[in-house]
Amino acid sequence: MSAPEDAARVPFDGMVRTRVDPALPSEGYRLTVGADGVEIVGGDEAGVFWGRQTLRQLLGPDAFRRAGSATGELPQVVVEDAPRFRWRGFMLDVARHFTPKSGVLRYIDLIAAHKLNVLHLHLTDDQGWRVEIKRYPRLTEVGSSRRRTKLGHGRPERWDERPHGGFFTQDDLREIVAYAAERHITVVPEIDLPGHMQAAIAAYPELGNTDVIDTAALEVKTDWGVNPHVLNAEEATLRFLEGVLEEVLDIFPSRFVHVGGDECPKDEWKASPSAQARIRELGVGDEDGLQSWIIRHFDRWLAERGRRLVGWDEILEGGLAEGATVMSWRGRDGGVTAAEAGHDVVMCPMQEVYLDHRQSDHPDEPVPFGWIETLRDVYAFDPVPPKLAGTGHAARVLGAQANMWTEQTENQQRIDYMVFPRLAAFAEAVWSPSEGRDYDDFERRMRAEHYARLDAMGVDYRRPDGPLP
Ligand code: TNX
Repeated sequence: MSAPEDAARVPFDGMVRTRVDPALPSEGYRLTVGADGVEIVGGDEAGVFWGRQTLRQLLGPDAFRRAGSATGELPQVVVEDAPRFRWRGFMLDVARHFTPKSGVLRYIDLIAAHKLNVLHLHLTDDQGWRVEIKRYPRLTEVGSSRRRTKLGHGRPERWDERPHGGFFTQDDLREIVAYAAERHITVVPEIDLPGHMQAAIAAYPELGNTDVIDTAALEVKTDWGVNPHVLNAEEATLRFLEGVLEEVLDIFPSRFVHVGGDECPKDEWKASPSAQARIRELGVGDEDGLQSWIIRHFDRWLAERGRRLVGWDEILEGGLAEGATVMSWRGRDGGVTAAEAGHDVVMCPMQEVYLDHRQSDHPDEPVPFGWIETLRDVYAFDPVPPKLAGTGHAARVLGAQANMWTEQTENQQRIDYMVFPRLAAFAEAVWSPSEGRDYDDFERRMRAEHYARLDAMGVDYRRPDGPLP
């Protein structure tokens, strides 16, 4: 947000009059800076809060410092604004490399400044279980630490030969949820199943396909990629997962609960006599049908508790659960198919908004992983895919999400570098109308104002001129 340069300026003493007017759109606001002071009218409390973020932008970079001043001079303006989408998300993978509570709280402040309203926490994966579950203490006692970590993707293989661990207590997570709620951000938890579960199987070997492999020999995974070792589909395993989810629901009030569903190879189920017996007993046809049956089970289970299931687009395979919302990550097609079938979707195509992918082909790029996704590419992202644009199904697109996977990024500095400034471009793509978006204007505003705000917030972003200072 920047004001016309010729706007008259008025002193600002920090006082803001606020009120809610439900005639304004949800999360929308009208910010008026006049000779008689500053007023923010929101369509709801969230709208008032987003209006405050715009006010900070008008005050200048200092307003973004931790000890920043909320006074100064303001241009006289009226800003009427509202988001294009109601799901403006950022996903942080805390499983591959753990980000402690302080780091998550800091990211909540950063995404709030960018008017994003969903923080999706990827809490579990093959390489680490990061949420305390009281009735299954081994999930964190065993599942939260791995003995070493594979570095990079190259050959020869290299390892750091040191342990990595960390997890959130339930109190930590309650604090995170409350801190986010004060900033009108919903924290969506993800328990990724039935694949990406090796850390849980290392803790409780009976969860794996014990008639195919010796699951007691599995450790928390130390390298990356799609993993063949997945959960079994026995009743006892479903009860176990319900036990986990009961505690998760207790911590996270979010309507949406993510159960993963991605990258679950079916080889163990193909080889397992008990999985095959289960497929026959349930009459679900094949292994895809079995996974779909598990997801449907949790779709109903969550619905009975007033919640809604979200899953990665693989949950389309073998038939989509009735109430499921689909996160379309392997591209846009999964989202298109789901929307056309009347399901809600959140778009996060990896070719466009995966922030773990590199930002250039420069040899000094610290994380040379994935496609090149430049700031310009992210800015060009439109959450409504061309195939849905102009159709009645476009309304099924709740919004979009930028995802930060952390295989290659082991600390806050590296994560900052991957996330910023691209998250600023993403934030505009999910907030502003697609018409009239102009990259050159965006870049000019970044250089004139927004990099200074990121500096003020202490963000280690990638500098506009290249990977190294
Ligand atoms: C695919 S996106 C994954 C993740 C990886 C990511 C790396 C998704 C649902 N699964 O497990 O971290 O690629 O970009």
